[in-house]
Amino acid sequence: MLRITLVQGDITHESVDAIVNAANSSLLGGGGVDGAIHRAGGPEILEACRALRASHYGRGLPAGQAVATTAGRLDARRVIHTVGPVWSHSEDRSDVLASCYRESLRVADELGARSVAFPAVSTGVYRWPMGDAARIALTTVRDAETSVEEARFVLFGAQAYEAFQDALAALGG
Ligand code: AR6
Repeated sequence: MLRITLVQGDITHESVDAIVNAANSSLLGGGGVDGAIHRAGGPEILEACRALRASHYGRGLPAGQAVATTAGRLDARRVIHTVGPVWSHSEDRSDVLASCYRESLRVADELGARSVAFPAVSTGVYRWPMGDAARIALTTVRDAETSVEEARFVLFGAQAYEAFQDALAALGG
């Protein structure tokens, strides 16, 4: 049975089997949580990402998909990189955002991970409104078929944490 937990903090400080990264299609790093994960995890993660670009992901990782690398110096076995959609007023990309969570859990299952830490994918540089992102994240993870036992959402700041608390309460959790 999957347990959803919420914590406020920096995801790079978590001890879990896998940490999910809100990456971009290049897989070669960026700002936000991506920058923090590469800084804290060290150069091994970027090396592994470059190897992915040189092999299976020559054109990069499409939005909504997920792929694992080493976690370098982080207190986790693996980092699962996923690429969220950029928020759009004119197009509903909710399915792509939901897919990030589903695919990350699928990869986690392949790795045998039991605990997974997620950031609020797409809610920073990609501008997805926090409340809506929280609803999509939580419903998708709650409804996923997975052997993962704990999905830990690690929210950066009080506003994000409260938005996830409200969304979880609205789901009856
Ligand atoms: N721990 C947990 N959450 C964090 C941390 C952290 N250390 N740092 C930021 N957040 P973002 P996106 C929150 O911008 O919107 C990158 O440049 C942040 O407050 O990291 O999916 C990539 O390379 C926000 O709520 O990811 C891509 O180019 C959430 O993490 C692009 O940004 C996601 O914000 C991806 O944009």
